[in-house]
Amino acid sequence: MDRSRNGRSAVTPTPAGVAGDSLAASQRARQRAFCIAALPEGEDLGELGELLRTAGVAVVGEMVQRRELAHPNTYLGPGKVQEAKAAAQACDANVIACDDELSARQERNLEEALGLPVVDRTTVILDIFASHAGSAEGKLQVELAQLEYNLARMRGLWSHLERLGGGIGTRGPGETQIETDRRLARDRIAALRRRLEHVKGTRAVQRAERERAALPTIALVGYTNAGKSTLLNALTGSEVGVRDRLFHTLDPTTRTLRLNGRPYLLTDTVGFISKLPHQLIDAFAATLEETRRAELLAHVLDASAPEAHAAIMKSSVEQTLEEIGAGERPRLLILNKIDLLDSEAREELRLRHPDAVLVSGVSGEGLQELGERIELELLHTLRRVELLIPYADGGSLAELHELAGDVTREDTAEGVLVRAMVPARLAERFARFALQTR
Ligand SMILES: Nc1nc2c(ncn2[C@@H]2O[C@H](COP(=O)(O)OP(=O)(O)OP(=O)(O)O)[C@@H](O)[C@H]2O)c(=O)[nH]1
Ligand SMILES: [Mg+2]
Repeated sequence: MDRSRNGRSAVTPTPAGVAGDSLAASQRARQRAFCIAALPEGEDLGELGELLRTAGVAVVGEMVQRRELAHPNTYLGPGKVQEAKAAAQACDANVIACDDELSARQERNLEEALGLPVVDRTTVILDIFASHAGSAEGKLQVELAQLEYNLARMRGLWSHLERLGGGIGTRGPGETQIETDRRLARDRIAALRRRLEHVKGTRAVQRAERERAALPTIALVGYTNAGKSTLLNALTGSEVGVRDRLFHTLDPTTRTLRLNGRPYLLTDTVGFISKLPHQLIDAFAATLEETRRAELLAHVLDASAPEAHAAIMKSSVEQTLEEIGAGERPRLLILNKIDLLDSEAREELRLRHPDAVLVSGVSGEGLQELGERIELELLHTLRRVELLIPYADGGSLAELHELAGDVTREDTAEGVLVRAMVPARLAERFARFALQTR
């Protein structure tokens, strides 16, 4: 059994079995999930499949019951549970994956009725976060979220693990949790919180450094896999990791973006998803702080997604932004991946979202316009200054060039007369050179 804490699971990491892949491949995968969902008319199960694929689990079958509300005891109605049992057996599934967060009671009842371990959407997402977390802070945050989730549900994680035989739902809380009781779990949670406080201190220092630079900041936000990291790379010439999988980026990365020679800070953040477990929102509060502080939120949307799905993605992002207290920040909508659309589809998008910018992070289309829009949206953070800098003070002049990009200068007897637009928060730094208004 693979119980390595944050290592990848031993499951064959192929997208096997996800819609249309070969049966042979899905049989090779150690974990074969049968997906169940209680969904209102019109919604589909596509995303749970994507999540499982990202977690390295094959999907061998699915069953959707059309209902507005899940059954309080068994999630699906009792008759449907029996049907699901037969169907899961028929396709030789060894785990049941559920599209919603289950209550402890629903989970227990379902496991009993189906005779298979049951993982819910939250567990799958936490599991993906656990395997993608790279930084010390990210790992602590995910472990904390997993422990709290399991503790709140009084889940006997260990018995769960025995039956599951490694793989999904096994990473995170780690060895200690397996033979421990709830008191020990609480101690561990307290210790994790203390360590996180410490790590956050370091982040605060880094942030203070950036704030001294006082450059206007743009945060790229959006649904996971929308292309945020791709855009960061395309705009800043960086090489941040890009993958066609969910939640590839967990740690925020900030790079300098130059537009007309003027520097801005561009931050790539963790992607959102619909029904994002609130434990994760809490755990990632510090990370999301970057989003709350940005002068502009660049909301990246995958414009190549089917309209219904795009609408769900867009509203989940907006809802999450509200939840983290960033709902009021100025927004710029970016419709990405337009290289995948024909001209008719683009025209339709333009009509539907007249304020949005259409771009492709891959082909580079629209990036010029995006840069111009960002400049325009952030114009209000700049202030016009007129300064007289003595010839002896070459340092200040150089700094001004660096920060303001476009600077007009005129040599006079007393020094250099400079006119520039600088970030408002920096204007004080040059106040001593300000020309008296006559
Ligand atoms: N065709 C096309 N593919 C794109 C474009 N932008 C990104 N992609 C692809 O979409 C996938 C996801 O891109 P990322 O940049 O990793 O997306 P992300 O929003 O950072 O995702 P997370 O970090 O997981 O939240 C990758 O396979 C990219 O190559 C685009 O403009 N056109
Ligand atoms: Mg990313």
